[in-house]
Amino acid sequence: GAAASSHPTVPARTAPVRAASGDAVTDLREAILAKLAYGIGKSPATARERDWFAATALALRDRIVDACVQAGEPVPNKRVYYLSLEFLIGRLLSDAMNNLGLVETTRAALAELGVDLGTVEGAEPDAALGNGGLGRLAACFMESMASLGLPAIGYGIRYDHGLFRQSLEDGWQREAPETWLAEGNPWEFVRPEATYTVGFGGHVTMSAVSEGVIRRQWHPVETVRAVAHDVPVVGWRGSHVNILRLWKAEAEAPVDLGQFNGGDHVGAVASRARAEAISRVLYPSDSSMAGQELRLRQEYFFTSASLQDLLRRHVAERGDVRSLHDHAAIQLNDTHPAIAVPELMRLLLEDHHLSWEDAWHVTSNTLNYTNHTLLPEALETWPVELMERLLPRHMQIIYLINWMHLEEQGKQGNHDAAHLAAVSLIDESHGRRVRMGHLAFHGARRVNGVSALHTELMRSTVFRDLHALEPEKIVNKTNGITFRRWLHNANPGLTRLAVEAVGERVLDDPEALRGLEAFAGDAGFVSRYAAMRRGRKEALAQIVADRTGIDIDPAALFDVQVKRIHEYKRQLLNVIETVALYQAIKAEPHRDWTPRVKIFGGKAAPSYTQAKLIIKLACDVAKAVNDDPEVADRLKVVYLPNYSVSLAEAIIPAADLSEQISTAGMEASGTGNMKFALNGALTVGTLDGANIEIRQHVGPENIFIFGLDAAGVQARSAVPNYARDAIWASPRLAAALDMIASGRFSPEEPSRFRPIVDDLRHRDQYLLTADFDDYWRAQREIDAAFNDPAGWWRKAILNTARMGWFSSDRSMREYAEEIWRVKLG
Ligand code: B1H
Repeated sequence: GAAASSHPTVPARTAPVRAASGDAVTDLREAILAKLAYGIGKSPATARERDWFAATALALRDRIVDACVQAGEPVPNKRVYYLSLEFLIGRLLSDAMNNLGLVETTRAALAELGVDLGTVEGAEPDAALGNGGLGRLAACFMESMASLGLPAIGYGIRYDHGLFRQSLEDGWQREAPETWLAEGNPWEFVRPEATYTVGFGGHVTMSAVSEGVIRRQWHPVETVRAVAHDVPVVGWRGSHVNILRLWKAEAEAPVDLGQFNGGDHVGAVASRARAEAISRVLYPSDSSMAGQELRLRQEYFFTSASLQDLLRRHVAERGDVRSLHDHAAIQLNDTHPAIAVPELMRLLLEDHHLSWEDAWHVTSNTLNYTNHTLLPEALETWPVELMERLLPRHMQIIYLINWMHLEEQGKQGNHDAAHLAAVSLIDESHGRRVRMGHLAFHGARRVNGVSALHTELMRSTVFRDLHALEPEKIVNKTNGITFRRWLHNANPGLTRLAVEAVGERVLDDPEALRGLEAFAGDAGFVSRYAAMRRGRKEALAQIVADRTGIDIDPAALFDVQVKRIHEYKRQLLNVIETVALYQAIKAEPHRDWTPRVKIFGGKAAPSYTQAKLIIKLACDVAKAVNDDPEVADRLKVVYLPNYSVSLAEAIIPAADLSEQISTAGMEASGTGNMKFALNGALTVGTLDGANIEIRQHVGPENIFIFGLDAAGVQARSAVPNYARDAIWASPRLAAALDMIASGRFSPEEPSRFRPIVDDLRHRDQYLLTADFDDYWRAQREIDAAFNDPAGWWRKAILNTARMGWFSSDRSMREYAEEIWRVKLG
């Protein structure tokens, strides 16, 4: 590291230093000052926190570029293209510093300028270009691909406004626009030379090019420009840099001067607004389909720009599009970019003049599709009528693909109408709609689920008939998380303990965490571990006090459920258990209750009324419980507003208990579950998604499992009046529901929560009543376990020790080998 300063323009940074060397600190300090002066136009005297952040980011961005140039990589044999409508990347400063090995150097450089690194980090807005797990997964995958040296480009949309900012007004969710770009983005490079035209609407013409050969040509009525904005993604130890290319929508002409001069001033500006609306805002729905035309425009816009870009790169490097599948693997993150199937066909047919057979060969060997949900309300379908109007050429191509697909069934002797209807790309049952999942499945070489259970359910439910036709197509790739962010950056204290115990290699090899097993019973280690955890719980208690005014005791069990609010995730089960616990404490105030803090966080989709009412219930219960002196130090309830990636980084290392309590079969994987277990929180969970694999890895004695499994859920759902019977059989549940229904938590509006209680009594689609008693049992077992600190810490340390497999490096290696067929160095 000391050699770095002797070549200030090309610093040697392949093996980053952990401690700060004096020369490196001086170099970086001067670089930050230069950025502050010449990049931002400020002096240290006038610089605000935000200016220091921008200067620091710009200085580090230079180092990333150096790492890129220094690596001087030749044209790779094969690239991965990850297409995703969401990248929930969060803050990038700590990521960049950590991966460049410059955390301590930056801290020292800023300290010499009288500036605190933590404050500067806090001034960075979260890039919240995603809703939840799906978007965060894309961000973890980008980081892991860079760390593995896997040549990859992520493609998405540069939304002006990411996920809305949530506030709680008397417990009701309020949404405000998020403005992460208000002061610019120091990480990005604008690439106007990478601009593509994307069309919409219009008509298709046919012309005879030669005997029997007809060429169809699309003539869009409307065109929009997609302008590339690149964010560099630097891998661990600065060894490799990939890019995340985000498209911004711009009008072809700022104002239509013809229109303007003709006197139509409003119309001249309106077409610009219509074009730019495409990259204006992220759709805030998670696990449900929005269905508006603007959403389809977003999907096509970014998919088309990305495919044009990668085809241009391929032709420049290789000359012939026919070899695309040998040198490119395209991953579709859910069906949001599924229009890639007809779009790639169209580009190959119309721009590159391939035959249909050749175009289909290239397309179906280049594309792959990841499914993230089986929930019916989330499965994308688009009305044929809308597709014909917005993308007429694509609709024709889809019809032709489908015709050949169904024709093939006939050739194989499958003439059964029900079978053909099940495998058709068009759903004719409620209006004619294009099934985007079927389209992506059919156009892909490999289709993957995101946990073992989810993949099994794909084969047996939504894709059963398509799976039977191509039994090799569906593969499992269990999700993962990047340990650089979710261990090193979020939890430097635990990382330090792990390095002390098992050595520096844990930083490079997540499986090396297993070495911690030997320390799980070591009194010295456990006491340092407990002290570290205490520190994190105190820090979270401070955040809770600052943001909610509620005082919580760091010695209590921190019981955390943070994630999007959705009925299938069953935050309501947790709230009802809280009410039942409240009643139990009040009935026996002198028992030795294990002190607990219930911490909730998460956003509801703005149009999801029931989810917003669940937030209100959690807040109303919190108010009643926190104001009741009789339970004072035994139970507290907190709803932390505006849950985000950066808040997760503060919450997860402070959690004792991780709530992963979805109805079995409904949470495709979950990834928060992995972050908590890695950081030593014990899980209370159902046999759903990746919880099942977490149990296999940490051992059944180190996780609290309850409730029906997926088969049990299927069976119980078929029983008439199951909810009524379950409530009848559980006095504790009945009493909690009665208390909520009575208006005890909403005295000013006693009927406020009737919709919630009525739904549970009569429908209970998510089988909350069926699982309640077993959930209660598990929670009391947890109370007892927490009262034995040595036993609890042992379990916690064993969780961390055994979570190595859940690194997204492992996920990416599996994709590389079995889906993309890319060799890793
Ligand atoms: C997941 C979504 C999702 N599954 C529709 N599906 C969206 C669906 O804007 N939309 O229309 C947005 C998101 N998100 C999540 O993916 C799963 O629920 C999690 O279980 C899983 O861990 C995550 C990553 O695979």
